[in-house]
Amino acid sequence: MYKYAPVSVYLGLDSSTQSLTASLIRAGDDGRETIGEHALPFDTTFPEFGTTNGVIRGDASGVVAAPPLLWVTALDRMMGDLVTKWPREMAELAAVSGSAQQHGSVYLNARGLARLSSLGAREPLAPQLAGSFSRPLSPVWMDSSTTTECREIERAVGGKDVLARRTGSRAFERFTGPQIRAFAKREADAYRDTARIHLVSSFMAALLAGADAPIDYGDGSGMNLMDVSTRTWWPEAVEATAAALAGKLPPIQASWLPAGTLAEYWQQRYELPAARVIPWSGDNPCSLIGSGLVREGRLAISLGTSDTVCGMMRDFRRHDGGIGYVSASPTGEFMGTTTFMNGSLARERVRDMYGLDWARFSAALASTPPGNQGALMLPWFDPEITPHVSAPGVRRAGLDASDVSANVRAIVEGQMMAMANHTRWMSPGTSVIHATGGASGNRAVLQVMANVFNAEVVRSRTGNSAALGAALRAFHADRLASGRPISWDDVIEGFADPQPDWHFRPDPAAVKIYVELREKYASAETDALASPSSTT
Ligand code: XUL
Repeated sequence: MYKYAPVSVYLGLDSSTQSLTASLIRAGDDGRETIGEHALPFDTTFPEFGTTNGVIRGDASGVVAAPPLLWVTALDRMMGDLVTKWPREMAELAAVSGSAQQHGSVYLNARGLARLSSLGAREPLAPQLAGSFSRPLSPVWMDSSTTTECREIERAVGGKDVLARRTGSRAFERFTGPQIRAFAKREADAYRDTARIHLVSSFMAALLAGADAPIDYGDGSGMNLMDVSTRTWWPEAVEATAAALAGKLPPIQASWLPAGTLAEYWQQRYELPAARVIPWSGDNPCSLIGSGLVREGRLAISLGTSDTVCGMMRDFRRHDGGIGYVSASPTGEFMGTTTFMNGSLARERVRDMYGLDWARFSAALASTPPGNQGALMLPWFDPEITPHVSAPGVRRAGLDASDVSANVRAIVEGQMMAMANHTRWMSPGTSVIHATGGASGNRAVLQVMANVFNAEVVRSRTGNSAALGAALRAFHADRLASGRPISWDDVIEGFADPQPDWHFRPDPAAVKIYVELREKYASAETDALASPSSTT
């Protein structure tokens, strides 16, 4: 029988490209507070996995992967750290959910699938799952090696428009369907040996529940396999992707219905209660909720490993040219997402190229005029998702590579102009943007964002809006499951207010400059896409 508690403790975990982060909150009718955040950066905390920025780049062009055992090890360490840091609060845990880097997939063999429900509390998690993966390295969203498979899938279902209408997007290299197809073709035996294919999100939820967990609507939309309107697997896409795939996919489930309770493993090993496990979702759907964007009309821009622009949509709306994609949102509506590969790693490349630290990077940005006197950089250090660039290389126009400050301004302006130009379809006339992610801590960057988008920019209060969004989803789903449903507006109340002293208004003079420069940037993109030569 459910015991009424006026406030309960909720945990949100964010398994991103480079780290695992926890956000622990207390929420209910009698109050709301953030208890704390805790992060485990992968490269430095778990050097034994040999990752750089959380990934391992393959020998073949465009191949980028990560070991799933790294995520298993991090989850185990995280729960241990959390009960040490907040023992009283963790003992009161009511529900846990999570957010994960999207599109990445985890391949379990029959032993691994069975193992999920027979984890013993005496031994750590990772050794128990060794030998459980038919694919020891999981492809992640940065992989761009599946162009052939994208075209094959599109052709098989009747064209890219048909695929986009049903699944929310044309085929993208990083999406799970094309990745599964490439695996089935390149490693047919290992594919045959695969009993279950999870997303990173559903795999992590399965570890917590000690059972085969479902894929939620939000993250399921990033696969080119789910019908975003009916929120079920779309048989044509499943068949077009790989043989016998239907039997290897977990069920799809509403993001707000529990996937079980914390497995005996967690209860016994860390003395945790039988808290509800709520399906995990993608980091972008979770971040939208953690930023407080539970209604249409505003955009969230996350400046992280990827830069992403997201917005809630009441109705299905997509870009005719195949930019970005439409997902079923964990609030039950739709959301648009446009992803840019060259986010924080590209900013870091420019910082390091000129021997700067972040303070000097910001000073360089602040010392240069809006519009950079017409100088432009197309920041394609890695293959780019938006627009589609498979042969990377930085392009400069009117920009001297030895001019440190101008190059710093050029990358930030280039990133912002690309985001503004390619996301008009998502929310025309947006007047407020919620910025989040690591680089949103840089005031000079946010002022450029305000000027380029001609919109007010506010910054989320939380360090990690995806982890907070996951915690808020746990709160929402727990209340629903307890027979006391709560609206999304009430869920975010008191958590998602922007930071009061981080408010950037567009400067009319700069806005005028960018109206022109954005056109020039768009033409430079078109020209560059037509000619393959580049410099770095
Ligand atoms: C979204 C995408 C990235 C990852 C990063 O489509 O590819 O934002 O989710 O974690």
